[in-house]
Amino acid sequence: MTTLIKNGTVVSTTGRHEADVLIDGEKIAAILQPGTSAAVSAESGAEKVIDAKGKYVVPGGIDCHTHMELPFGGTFASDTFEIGTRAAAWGGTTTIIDFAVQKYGENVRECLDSWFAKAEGECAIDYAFHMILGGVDDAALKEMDALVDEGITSFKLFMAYPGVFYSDDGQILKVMQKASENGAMICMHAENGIAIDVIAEQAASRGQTDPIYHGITRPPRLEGEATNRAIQLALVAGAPVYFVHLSASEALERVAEARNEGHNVYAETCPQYLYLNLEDHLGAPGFAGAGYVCSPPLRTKEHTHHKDLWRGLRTNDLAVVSTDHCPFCMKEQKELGLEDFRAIPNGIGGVEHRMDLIYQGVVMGELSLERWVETCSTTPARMFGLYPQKGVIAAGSDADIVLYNPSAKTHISVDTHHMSMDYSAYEGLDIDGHVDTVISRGKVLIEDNAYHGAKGDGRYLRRGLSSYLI
Ligand code: DUC
Ligand code: ZN
Ligand code: ZN
Repeated sequence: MTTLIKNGTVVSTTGRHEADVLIDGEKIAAILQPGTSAAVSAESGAEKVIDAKGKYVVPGGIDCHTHMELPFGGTFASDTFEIGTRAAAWGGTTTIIDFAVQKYGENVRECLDSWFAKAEGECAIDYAFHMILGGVDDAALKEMDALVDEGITSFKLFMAYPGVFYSDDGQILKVMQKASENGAMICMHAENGIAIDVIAEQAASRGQTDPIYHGITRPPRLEGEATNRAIQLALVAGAPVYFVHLSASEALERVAEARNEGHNVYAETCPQYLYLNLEDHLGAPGFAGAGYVCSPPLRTKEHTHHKDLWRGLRTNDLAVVSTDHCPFCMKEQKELGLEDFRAIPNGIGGVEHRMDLIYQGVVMGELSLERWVETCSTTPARMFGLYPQKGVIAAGSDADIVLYNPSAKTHISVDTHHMSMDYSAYEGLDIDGHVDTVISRGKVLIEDNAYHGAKGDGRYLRRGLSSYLI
């Protein structure tokens, strides 16, 4: 099947230009000067022609931080791989990197296999895995080498959640030492979980059990402290470190300092930290704030007011926007914490809205169009060993392409989203811009506001090492 995308504006990290894009099968065959494609299409007999006039033609989004079906807090994240990846496609994301999970006493290989089993034959778009090491022991350390050889080239560690996913500094150092040998990237959840648990326990014993206390008991300083500690450990071990879901200015400052000193330190943020805050959302009346419980927590208005995160995205101290997509329904899931915020499952679903929400940064003058493409597609591909197969519109790359219409609007609501959630964290938000057409490896998934894909369209991606290794 050949497809020609005509008359659009192709956007890359380095600029934008009018061009036509020819797709042959699953790959991009050529980028053509406008006007030359008529001859080429006649010659190649393109079977499908898509008119992209007035639209941006961008590489498909890559969400490198999702948690489909994550077991957490006595329940499971509500999106299956089938539903979550279909929702991602609706939002212009054509690749996810999900986190397989290993915990204390569990065998890494068996845990990874169970993640393969969950995803196999279910996904609408291509997918890859990071591995969470929640129980670092000799066997887990040994298994890291084999996983890297098989395309699982990044490992997430938690400085939060004692007794669940937590690693102490010695365990973190050992994993980092191993990564410095085998080229893996370390993804770090940086919050001082030991101190947080003390503060949370003290709050609960005073009767402070509403959702807002989830945020109040996780101060930004404890994200800054953990970020600094992880950087120092990474420097000692000689490993790269990538901070997931960075939310606090104090953490961003530590990342920026390390980067200014020339260290191999990277970070991502997520839309919830750019758009939502502690008082209005986590502090919403009644139990509604539970819908905004995630970790790290939403920060105060005063904190977000400084727009440090948008600045970090401009300066590249924040290299990536992911979602930390971890949806739970209010009913029966978030409700587990009706009596105590500590029992509310942590997570917000947003895999469907990342491209639109970050495009809003372009509309607001916070980001350039090119930087939107870079933070949402190209850098995630490079950071996690998928480039140039993914993350770029170039001859030979996978034909993962989004036509984005800057003149159309998007209304976000639980009534219209495709995620398995009974509320939307962005309810009622009207966005300038709209995901118009989504193509995954040459197949049109979204067109004319309809889904044309099928479960099982998505394939597992074996990743290489990060392009950011020095
Ligand atoms: N944070 C969340 O909010 N949910 C899942 C895990 C995490 O680190
Ligand atoms: Zn995390
Ligand atoms: Zn996460």
